[in-house]
Amino acid sequence: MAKINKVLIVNRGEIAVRILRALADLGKRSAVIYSDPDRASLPVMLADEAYRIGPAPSRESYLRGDAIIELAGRIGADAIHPGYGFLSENATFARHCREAGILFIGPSPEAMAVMGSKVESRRMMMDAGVAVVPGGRDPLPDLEAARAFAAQLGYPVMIKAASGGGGKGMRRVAAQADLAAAYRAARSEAMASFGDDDVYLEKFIDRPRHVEIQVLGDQHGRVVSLGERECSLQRRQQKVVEEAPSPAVSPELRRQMGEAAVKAAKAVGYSNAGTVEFLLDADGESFYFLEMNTRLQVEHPVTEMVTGLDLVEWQLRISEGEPLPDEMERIEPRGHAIEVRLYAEDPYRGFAPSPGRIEVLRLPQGPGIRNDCGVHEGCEVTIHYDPMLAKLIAWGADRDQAMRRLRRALGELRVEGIQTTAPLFLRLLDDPDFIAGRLDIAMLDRKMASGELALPAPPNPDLAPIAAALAHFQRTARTTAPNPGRGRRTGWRHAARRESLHGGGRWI
Ligand code: MV4
Repeated sequence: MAKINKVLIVNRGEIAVRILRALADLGKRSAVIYSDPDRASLPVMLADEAYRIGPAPSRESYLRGDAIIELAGRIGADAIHPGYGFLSENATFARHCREAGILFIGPSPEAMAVMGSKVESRRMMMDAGVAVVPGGRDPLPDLEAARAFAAQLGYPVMIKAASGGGGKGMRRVAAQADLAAAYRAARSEAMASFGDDDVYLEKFIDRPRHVEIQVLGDQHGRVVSLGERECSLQRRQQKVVEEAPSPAVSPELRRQMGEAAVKAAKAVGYSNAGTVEFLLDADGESFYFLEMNTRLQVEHPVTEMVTGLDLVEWQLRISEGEPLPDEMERIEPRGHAIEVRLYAEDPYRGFAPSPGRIEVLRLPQGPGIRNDCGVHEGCEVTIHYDPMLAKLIAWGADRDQAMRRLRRALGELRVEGIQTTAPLFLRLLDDPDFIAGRLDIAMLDRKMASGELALPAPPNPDLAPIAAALAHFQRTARTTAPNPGRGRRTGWRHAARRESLHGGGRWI
């Protein structure tokens, strides 16, 4: 089938860099688009070609589907890689690519459309024999029907938007007395978010884990599971830490979940890389299909680290029509990988955005450490886009070694000029529940609210001059003290040497 020569990457930040690296490894030509604030970004520096697409707002830049397709045609790109976010799960964009004769690196627009609808994908999964969360098959016709069905399911229940995803238009209902208000609120939120006020009911699953299966499908009907990722550690529905394999998944459960994920993907004729999300209940036995993400995910590196595969390379090979090899059916995770997401947010100020210039950036290195970073020293972090700067990934022969390496890596990391979420991770690595692998989707929010994960005091910038003086005396003491005969001159001479110390976000 069609060999791909040049790929237009329609994304920014670390994922654009990640895709550029895969293209370079494969000897393919790369092009990126950039918005005005991204004109001197790392992807622009690394790409073979870079094209301005518009001003800062995403609507006028990274989301300009038709302008992007026109550009791809003009520069002779055979394919578009959407990365994650932006246009990556937009079935209409994928269809427009196809109509323009440009390969969209991802599944078919039809598979994307089915998985984009909560009720439609649930219906497909029920018919395919994949376990979904107990609940409705169709949207609720009215409040009366909601009352009757909720009573039948048993409280607590969840009301969810039929067109939803990501938790919008979702309401937990503890008892019948709260149903009417929750039903109305969910409907109006669903209308505001998706232009569709259809809602349906599910049984509420208390304190589950979020475990997802990475799949690859080729264009010849083969779909393989590459094992799970544990994604329960999240803050307000934003993932913070991911790992593979999950401490809660045995080889037998992995086989069952993998089989369910493959069934789910096959039911919609899925090709390319995709992720099937499950809730694994608190007893660790039952799992339920939640949704399927039809893109490469942020956390794909932990799967790469334990499988040894390059998922972006496989996305391209699949798009070129290459069949997946037989051996891929039998891949087992090797060792353990943990990823933390470094956000430009201030954990000392309620995770407020922390834009600004990155004055110092020192990324960790050494055995088992990978960092996928989208920024460089001296660059500006703006408030226009997702605040994720980089991902730090540690691999170890077992979970304990991966955690020790991650702790070492976080100790090496220096980011100055802006605040990051790094202090939270160091705290988390000391948490007994995290260490034991006892996780659930509400754990982080619960521990933050109770103060159990209180951060150490932030560095006090007023102490920086004192720290500089102490560091200076420590360095000069040895040369002054053993040789008093030469008087104070030695000490003064050393004192004249310029001392620079960095603390609290500034140089002194
Ligand atoms: C649930 C649930 C508990 N019970 N459904 C949140 C986002 C959306 N994709 C599905 N979500 C949930 N659905 C039932 N019946 C709990 C969540 C949930 C969640 C799921 C996965 C990862 C993080 C989460 C955080 C809060 C709530």
